[in-house]
Amino acid sequence: MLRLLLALIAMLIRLISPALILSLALFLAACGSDDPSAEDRAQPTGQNDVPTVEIAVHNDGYEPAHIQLESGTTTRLIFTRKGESPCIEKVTIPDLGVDPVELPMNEPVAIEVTPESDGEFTFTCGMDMVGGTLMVQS
Ligand SMILES: [Cu+2]
Repeated sequence: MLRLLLALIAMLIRLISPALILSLALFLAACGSDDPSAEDRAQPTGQNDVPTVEIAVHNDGYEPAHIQLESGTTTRLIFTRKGESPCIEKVTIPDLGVDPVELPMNEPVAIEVTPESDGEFTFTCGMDMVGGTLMVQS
């Protein structure tokens, strides 16, 4: 009787463990969002004109928050404020020398940047509470 029970438990564990491992892996992958994989990074569009990235500014952050840029290339970042929170009424890119810029509600505001070197540059709200990353590669 005990052997039967043990065999049953062993079978159950064998059935459950692949699902358990899979969900654990998915959970860990979701937690690693501080280092966004290539698919999570937005890239500029617009071949003939200036490369452009549109960024929606929500109360809790920027969308997209991770943008991949090419060094030495001028890119137009268009910020459109969608949230009422005063926290997000300005945006600044201190690493690239961009002083705080006012963002009126629902009005696209273009900021052009030309990062000269590779690296990660942050853009934030005026109070440095919400932010995103420009990942610059050559
Ligand atoms: Cu803020």
